[in-house]
Amino acid sequence: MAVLNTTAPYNLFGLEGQDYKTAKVAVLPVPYDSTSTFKVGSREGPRAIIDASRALELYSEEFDEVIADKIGIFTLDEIAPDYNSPEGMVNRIAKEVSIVLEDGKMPLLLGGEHTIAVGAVKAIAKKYKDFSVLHFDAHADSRDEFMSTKYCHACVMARIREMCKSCFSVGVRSIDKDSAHEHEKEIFYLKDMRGMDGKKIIDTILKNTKENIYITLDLDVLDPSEMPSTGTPEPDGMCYSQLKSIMKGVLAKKKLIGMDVNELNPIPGMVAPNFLAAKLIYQTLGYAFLK
Ligand SMILES: [Mn+2]
Repeated sequence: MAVLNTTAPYNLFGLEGQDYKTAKVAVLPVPYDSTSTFKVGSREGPRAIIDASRALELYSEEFDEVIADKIGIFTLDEIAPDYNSPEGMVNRIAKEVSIVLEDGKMPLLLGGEHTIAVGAVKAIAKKYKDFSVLHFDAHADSRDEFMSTKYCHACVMARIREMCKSCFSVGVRSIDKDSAHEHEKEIFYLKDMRGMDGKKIIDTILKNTKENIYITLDLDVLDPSEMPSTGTPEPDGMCYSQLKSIMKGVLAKKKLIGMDVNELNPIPGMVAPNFLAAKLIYQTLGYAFLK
């Protein structure tokens, strides 16, 4: 009889017998939150996601499969924070992600603050000539500089656009005026999504992205009622089931070449958001690899 095992090994989804050689996905936990401006704590995010993931049921009734068994997922050691400079941290992440890519694995980063995505895309841009960055976020993160650094959670998309010409931000409901005017065509506001059915939303994303996509997912794209555990929560967000449907629709047509899930800032005693993050990652991997 299958027993839910809460003393599972300490890795993403608590998998027995992880094997790096055969794994398609390499997990990189990045406990980094040095440039967070409102509330620090997302350094605890990777561990909270891993803890919750070890108690998840790995059988998926949707696929009638144990998703993890079909993919091979290997959790690497945490990437230690560089406390000297945010740019140094970005470069450190890029180096680790490059190794994973050279080994033919899809990198999956667990944040940590959103800045980690800049390091990941830096490595992706070296390997892939043609790709899009699909960005889920309540915030546009498009300021050129913030708090005296260009490598900050508020500047993530400004840095990423320097490396990738095809970026599309989904679920945005907080943006500065200059960015709103400058990046009008690359922003899919939540207010505009509200009046559309699911198919129209997915078609819009498909139309604005290339075959290869890197997903950077700031969990604050979700409504704070379901996802209160973020550094800068923004009301009136997307719900879990909508985000899941979008992932399913988009990944049915596109190739996922890398992903980060960032900004989980766990609230002590409140575990539901951590489980949400773990389950969302698991289901997204299913949509990407079991089609
Ligand atoms: Mn955000």
